[in-house]
Amino acid sequence: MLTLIERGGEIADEITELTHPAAKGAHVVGITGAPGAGKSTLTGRLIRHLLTLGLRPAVLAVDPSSPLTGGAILGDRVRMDDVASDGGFIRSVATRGHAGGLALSVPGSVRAFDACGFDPVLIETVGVGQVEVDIAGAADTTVVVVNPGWGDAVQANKAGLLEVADVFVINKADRDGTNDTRRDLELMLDLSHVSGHEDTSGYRPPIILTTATDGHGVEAVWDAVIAHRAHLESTNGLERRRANRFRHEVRIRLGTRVETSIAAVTADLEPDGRSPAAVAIELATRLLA
Ligand SMILES: Nc1nc2c(ncn2[C@@H]2O[C@H](COP(=O)(O)OP(=O)(O)OP(=O)(O)O)[C@@H](O)[C@H]2O)c(=O)[nH]1
Ligand SMILES: [Mg+2]
Repeated sequence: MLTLIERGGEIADEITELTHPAAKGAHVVGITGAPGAGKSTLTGRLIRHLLTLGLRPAVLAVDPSSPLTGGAILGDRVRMDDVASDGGFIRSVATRGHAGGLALSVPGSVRAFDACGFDPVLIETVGVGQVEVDIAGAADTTVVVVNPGWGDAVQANKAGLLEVADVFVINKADRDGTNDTRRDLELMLDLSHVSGHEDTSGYRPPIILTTATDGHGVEAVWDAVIAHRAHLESTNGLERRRANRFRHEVRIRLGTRVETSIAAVTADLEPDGRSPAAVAIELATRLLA
């Protein structure tokens, strides 16, 4: 099912029409951050924690740098087979070649996971491009992973990650500079509060320290995700986010269709003495009719 959804087209659309009677809207958690921040290691730890809680987690790893190799994903820390035998599921999607299609295949895949009874759904993306930040930021809860060291928080801010963060994780807390990074983040959160960027309902993203390699702090990350979820539920935030997500996806689908129509009506266009603006207005009128 996931393969067909990733391929796109009509079949993908039909598949994502599927819903399961038991589907109740899985909690979607985006995990994003700079390349090498430890997202996959953290995700692997989270899956194990979720499995011990008796949940059925699914992971969609939008992973340009470390695609599926020999049945092992997330380094060799988490083997697909182990996770599957415990009721979880991991899917790796390469971004190469179809970065644009991701904007549609990711929500489609989330619906498929939901229909199959997985909850929560974790989405790992590298927070570098706008598409990737959009994908992670469209989750119910977005976890932004940064590392200790001078300027890492500032870089995350520049990449647009601060705005989408519901939970901050400073991973590699075994290294020097953890407190500097924490201070930088607190400062930026204070400033965003001053400039009115902060969530109007008074939520302030917590900052969790982790060492993903040995699992330290991982439970606290999940607790923070749950706390954020509870906040959303008490403020209608969940409906708001899902409505935004719905509008965003409709917009992208509409855009794709309009682009196809534009390509069709302009394919054989020849100059006829009128200005490009005049021709565009005429075609727009015809397209929208
Ligand atoms: N010292 C230390 N190293 C870590 C920690 N977490 C992850 N690493 C190491 O950092 C490297 C990158 O980890 P990944 O989990 O692959 O990072 P990622 O963010 O998924 O990387 P990309 O998907 O390539 O962007 C690996 O060598 C990890 O072993 C940590 O808490 N402490
Ligand atoms: Mg990774």
